[in-house]
Amino acid sequence: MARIDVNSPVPKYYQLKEILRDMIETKKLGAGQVIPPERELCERYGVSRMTARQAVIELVNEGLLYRVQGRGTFVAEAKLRQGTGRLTSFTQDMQERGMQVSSVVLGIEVEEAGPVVARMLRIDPGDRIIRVRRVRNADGKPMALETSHLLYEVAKGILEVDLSEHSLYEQLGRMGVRIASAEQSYEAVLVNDFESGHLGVPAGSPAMLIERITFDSEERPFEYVKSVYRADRYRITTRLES
Ligand code: 16G
Repeated sequence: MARIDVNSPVPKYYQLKEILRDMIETKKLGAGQVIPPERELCERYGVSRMTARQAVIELVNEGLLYRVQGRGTFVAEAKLRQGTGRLTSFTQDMQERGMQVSSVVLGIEVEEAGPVVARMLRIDPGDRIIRVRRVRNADGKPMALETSHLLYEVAKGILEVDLSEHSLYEQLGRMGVRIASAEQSYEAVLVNDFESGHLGVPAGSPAMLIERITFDSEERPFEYVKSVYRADRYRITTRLES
C-alpha cells in the first residue's frame, strides 16, 4: 500500500491526493464507487482529519470525485479526452466515447461579420456570415457552449437544417464542403453568468475555451468557432514524440 512520507517536503494532503488519484486512475477505485470515509483515511494513512478533508475537497474540485449529501464521496466518471491530431466534430468526438449527443440551438442568424470574425475568415468586415450558437450535451448534460461563424456562401444550406438533430459537419459534407484541416487554440477561462446558465455550473467555475479555424481542401477558412467546455467534464490528452 502507498504510504505518506513524513520526511517529504511535499505536503501530506498533496501526497494523499496523489495516492487517491492513482487509485482512481488505475481503477482500484472505480467510477461510482464510494471512497473510504475521512476517519478511515486518517487511520490508514496516519494523517489528520484536516489533511484528509483537504485532499478530498481538492479532488472534488478537480472533478475526480463528487459528494452526495448524507451518502458519502464517490468516484466520478473519467473525464472525456480529446485526442489531438485528428479533426473531429463534436458528434464524432462524443460518439467515439460512447456518449449520446444532443444539442440545444440557442440561435442561428445571418449577420455581418465584425472585424475579428472577418479577419479569421479572411473576408471583409460587413460580409455576410452565419452565426450558430448551440449548447452541446453529452449524455443529456451540458458539455460545451459553442458559437460558430460560418461563411455564408459556403454554409447557407444549413439555414434549412435542424441543427439540434443534425451534425453541422455532416451536413456541410453533404453540401460538398471538404473539411480538411483546422487550427485550434486552448485557453483556461472562468465561466461567466451567461455561460453558467447554459452549462449548468456556477459562474466562476473553470472552463476551457477552445477556438478553431477550420479550412476546406482549398485551404480556405470557412468556420471560426469558440467553444467553452466544462473543465469538470472535459480533458485533452496529446501525444508528443521527440
Ligand atoms: C466541434 C468543433 C466545432 C464544430 C463542431 C461541429 C471544437 C473545438 N470545435 O465542436 O468547430 O463546429 O464540432 O459539430 O472541437 P457537429 O458536427 O457535431 O455539429
